[in-house]
Amino acid sequence: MRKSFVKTVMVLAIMTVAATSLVAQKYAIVFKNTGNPYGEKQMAGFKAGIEEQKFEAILRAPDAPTAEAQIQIIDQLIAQKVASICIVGNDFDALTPVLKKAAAAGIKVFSLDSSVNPAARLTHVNQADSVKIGQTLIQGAYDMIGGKGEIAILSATSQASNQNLWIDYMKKELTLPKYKDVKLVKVAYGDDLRDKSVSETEGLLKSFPNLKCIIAPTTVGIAAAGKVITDKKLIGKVFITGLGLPSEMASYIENKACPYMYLWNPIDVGYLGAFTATALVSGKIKGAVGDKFSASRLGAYAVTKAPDGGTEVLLGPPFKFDAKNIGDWKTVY
Ligand code: RAM
Repeated sequence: MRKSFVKTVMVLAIMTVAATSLVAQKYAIVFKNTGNPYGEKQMAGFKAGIEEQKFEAILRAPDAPTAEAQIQIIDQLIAQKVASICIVGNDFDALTPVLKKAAAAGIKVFSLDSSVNPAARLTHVNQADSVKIGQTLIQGAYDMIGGKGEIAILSATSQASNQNLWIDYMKKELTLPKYKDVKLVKVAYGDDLRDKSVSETEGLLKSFPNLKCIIAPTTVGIAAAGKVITDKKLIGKVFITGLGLPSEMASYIENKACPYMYLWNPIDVGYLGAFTATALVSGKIKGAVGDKFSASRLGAYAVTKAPDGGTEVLLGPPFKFDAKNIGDWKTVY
């Protein structure tokens, strides 16, 4: 009798500990900054994936897109004892010490969308092949301007590792003989802030009156550029392309300010991040090349080698949006 009572108490205690640790498992994502509809969709996908697995998601983003502001948030998350941190880096290197501190506290750290140094992450969830993004954007601009003329890039912050990587591959593509008549005149930075992106676009138009195309590899930048070109009645004279949200860009694709652009599904990027997070925490994967896991409705994924020497989980190819298909996508994301 006494024995079975002790046994029952022990079983209950074990069950309580197990239940508490399940309930207490918190999975955090830290985006670049607030006020970016792309970031909101990415975080919504992460939350959906975490909640589908019955865990708790913590969604954070600083007001300003700086590494300093993200460091403060990460320190808070370490104190909260989260199980995992998924970081959308505002800087490739500056977050390394705080992320290493998180890892030393037993937190599984990985980056998504905008990578951090491989020394500070277990893996990186990459939305699309970075080399292909760079090549595709230059090829798209080349076709738009008929193979010759001045082009400019309107980026996010000068420290954003995803944009910087894509810009590097754009520059590499431009060295091919095919592009001998295409001149990249400037890389401007709108910091993923709407007003700054508008004024940087205006600055480009003023400084380079012969500009033929602005490539904005940021959803905030491309929407701002689309608005400026439309408001200034420059449609057909200066083209816009880059990476944009169909919901924000539909009117600029329809009015031909932006004949076509590219993106992937930001909800899926976040959702894939959620399953990467739980696979790391459960020990199913370590972030090493060859590790495999399932991302529920997205299917099976494997960890592969990333071009920066670390590893990554690649969502899939980028998608082209133009006048023919934008109507199907503008209400989706
Ligand atoms: C902006 C952000 C984000 C990037 C997209 C394309 O919203 O900079 O990190 O992936 O653009």
